[in-house]
Amino acid sequence: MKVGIIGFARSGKTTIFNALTGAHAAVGTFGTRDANIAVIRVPDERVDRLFEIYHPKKKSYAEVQFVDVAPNEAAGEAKALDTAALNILKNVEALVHVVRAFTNEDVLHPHKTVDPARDCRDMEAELQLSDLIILEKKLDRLGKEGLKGHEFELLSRCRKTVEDGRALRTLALTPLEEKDIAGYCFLSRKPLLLLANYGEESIGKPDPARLQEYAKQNDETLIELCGAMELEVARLPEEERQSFHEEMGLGEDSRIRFIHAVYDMLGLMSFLTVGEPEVHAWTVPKNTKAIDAAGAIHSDIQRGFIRAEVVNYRDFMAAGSMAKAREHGHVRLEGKEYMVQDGDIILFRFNV
Ligand SMILES: Nc1nc2c(ncn2[C@@H]2O[C@H](COP(=O)(O)OP(=O)(O)OP(=O)(O)O)[C@@H](O)[C@H]2O)c(=O)[nH]1
Ligand SMILES: [Mg+2]
Repeated sequence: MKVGIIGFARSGKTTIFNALTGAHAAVGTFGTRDANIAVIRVPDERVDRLFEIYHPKKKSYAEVQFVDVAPNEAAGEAKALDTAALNILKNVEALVHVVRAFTNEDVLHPHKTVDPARDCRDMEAELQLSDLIILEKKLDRLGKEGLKGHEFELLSRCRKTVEDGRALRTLALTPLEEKDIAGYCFLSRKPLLLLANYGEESIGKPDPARLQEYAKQNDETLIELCGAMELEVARLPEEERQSFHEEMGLGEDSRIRFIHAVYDMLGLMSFLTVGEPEVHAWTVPKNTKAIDAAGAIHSDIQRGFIRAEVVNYRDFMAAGSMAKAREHGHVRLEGKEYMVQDGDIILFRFNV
């Protein structure tokens, strides 16, 4: 899974990227002219607890790849995204828009003033414009060739949406239509998370920026972080992080908060497998059937699926062991059609 980090110049993209991934990409004027890429292991205390119980050889967390797009040079700083960025973003499954909400006179905002809601609208306009250009080209070609069938109608509806200033993600499509437009990789169709980057001075203060109002009106998820502070926290040894968070009134580890928001936005969840060799968290979309969860591990397990033995992590921990969970009747036998739940510990029985 790939997530793109976007935002206007100096909004703190690379700072946030470093804080969340533990990477050491250069920030500020020393920032590179290339995109930064890092993979993070999704923090999951269930994996850690199960590891302590099973003592396997290995533990594997779910993984997400983040791409921090390079600063836009070609288009000047008035715009956030240049052609190189647009091309990278075609291949990501979701977008995180880092919105500048910190005040710092040494760091110039490309539009001079700090106005998070404006930046959100401007970013949205850029995403929609890039879709509109693709749509017009394609519709023009189809029109010239006299191909005014289903595809023409569908793309026309898409064009109408962006012409009206709405993101394609607001357009209700059937699963089939969804498939038909997938190849175009429309950016305004991708799930978008707003990440407000506040300064240290704003922690715990009410949002002065009308950003919450904007997010609500546009039905977008907003999370608030202080990038500079998060980066400091990320550089601390693990055991000091939690107490620092508490002291600063930052609440739950924001890395975890962030990852959960990304998971929610993408409609993802995790199930677990346990055993001698490995405790492993696997990422699947919500509403995944057991047979497809099996396929997420290996196609053989899917092909030879017999049944799944399932116990939810909560019940397992409450019982204390697999044997106890069995005794209490918490381990269920499920078939192919079973809808996997977040935190299910699953043992697949299969035969190939
Ligand atoms: N005070 C304050 N400064 C910040 C914060 N986040 C980032 N900065 C500063 O803003 C400048 C730009 O940060 P970057 O993380 O490089 O921003 P960017 O969006 O990656 O910038 P470009 O890649 O050049 O577009 C740096 O000097 C950071 O130290 C913050 O939360 N508070
Ligand atoms: Mg940067």
